[in-house]
Amino acid sequence: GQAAVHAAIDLGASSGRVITGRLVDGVLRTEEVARFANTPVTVPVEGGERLHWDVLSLYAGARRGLDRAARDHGPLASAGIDTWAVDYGLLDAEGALVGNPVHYRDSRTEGAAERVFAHLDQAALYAVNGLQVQPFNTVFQLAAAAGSAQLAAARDLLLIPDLLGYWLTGERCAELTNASTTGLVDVRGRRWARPCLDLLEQGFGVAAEALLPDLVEPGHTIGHLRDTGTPLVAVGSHDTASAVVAVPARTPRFAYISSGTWSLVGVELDRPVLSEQGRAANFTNELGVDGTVRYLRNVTGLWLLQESLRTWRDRGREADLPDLLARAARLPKLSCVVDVDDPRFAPPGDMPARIAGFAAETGQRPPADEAEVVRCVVDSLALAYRRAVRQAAELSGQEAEVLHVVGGGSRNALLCQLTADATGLPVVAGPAEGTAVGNLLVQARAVGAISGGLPELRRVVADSFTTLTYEPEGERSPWDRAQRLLWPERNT
Ligand code: LFR
Repeated sequence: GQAAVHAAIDLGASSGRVITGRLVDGVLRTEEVARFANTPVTVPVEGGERLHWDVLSLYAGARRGLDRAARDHGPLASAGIDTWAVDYGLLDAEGALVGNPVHYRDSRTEGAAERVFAHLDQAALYAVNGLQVQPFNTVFQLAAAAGSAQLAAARDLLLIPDLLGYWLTGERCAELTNASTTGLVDVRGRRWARPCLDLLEQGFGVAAEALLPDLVEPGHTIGHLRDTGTPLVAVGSHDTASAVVAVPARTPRFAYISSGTWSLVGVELDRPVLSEQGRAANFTNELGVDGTVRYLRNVTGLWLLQESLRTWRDRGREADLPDLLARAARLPKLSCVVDVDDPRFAPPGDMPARIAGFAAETGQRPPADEAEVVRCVVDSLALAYRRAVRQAAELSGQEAEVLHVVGGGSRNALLCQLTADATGLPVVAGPAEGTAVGNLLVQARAVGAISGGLPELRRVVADSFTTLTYEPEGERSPWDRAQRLLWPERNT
């Protein structure tokens, strides 16, 4: 008979897509049925401006994609949603959206982390939530929003995938993998963390406990789509959680890079590592599917290229990424490197100018044209990956023998080769649609179309998608030198 059809709604920082999947003889066949832009919008507010997600257009795009999937393939056996983390929508007493969700790159969180640490010491917070400090963690966003009229009107807080799920089914919940990025989850107990809720209530007057819905683990059925009755399954609704499910590893000794707007670099563990060294290196313990922990570092990823391209195009210059990468590949390696995690690169804006500024401050010749900027970015990313992969092994005690790259960045051959060269590890690239694949497999398992744990799901990925392997080439010493230039005090 016909294999059941599952639909993944997968929203990234620059686009959303709906991808269907069918399991046929242990092979997952996927098809992209819809793709739509995700274009953040800046609007004025009192005393400044605010960067928002256009969440209604994302919902509309997802809806259209589901309709399209059902028209093309007949009734869907299940659906699941994953998106970026940390951001949320607020609902009022009638269940109506209060204001438009704020983008994590908005500047309202400036200084918020410091205000939170004045109430609960940074190390004490890490001991509970195991989370890296990023200015945009939900706990800091809520501290920044404290006292606002919108927060006062709010009765529920839903993370973006849970918000879309509510609109599709009428049911409210908080999926755990994504909830773990809020800073409000007890990383060992996998439940909302009392000290963090108290911190928001007592320090900032934010009624966090009343706002947060019940937690559910991936695999839970959230509800049924209002029109068709299709079950909506909680997947790893944090895109990175879904991406790591789709790592086609054949050995437990692997490291990964989930490579998109961000590059999430780390290892998978069965329990958190809450060491002081890990905290100091800003390593995070995010909760994964099947009780796992993603021990990783956020490295600023293809964002640098995306924003550079946007800058050039806004100025009317032609900027074709494949062409620029081909030119960059012919340039000498490591002639200019930047610390991609420098905070100056986080907000939207003129990346080539910021890169030039960083180069000048560190006594390097700034890139002279577009191809040189692209070369600088890919070299710098590979260098940051090298450092993060080594730190992950050192801090977790789990050495990797292979580095898997999943996500859109796995298509960037120059970056993959440089990553192999820099890390000294073979890089296995693919699948590029890792987040959607992980999303689909967790749904399929929840509705009984497949069984097994993560090794079995990963076997399906390995059997379903071709990957490319890049072997390390060249000397390691230029990478050592570049690393010492950027991070002289720390030599891992
Ligand atoms: C990747 C990601 C990262 C998270 C960042 C912000 O898309 O989800 O894991 O740190 O976006 O939410």
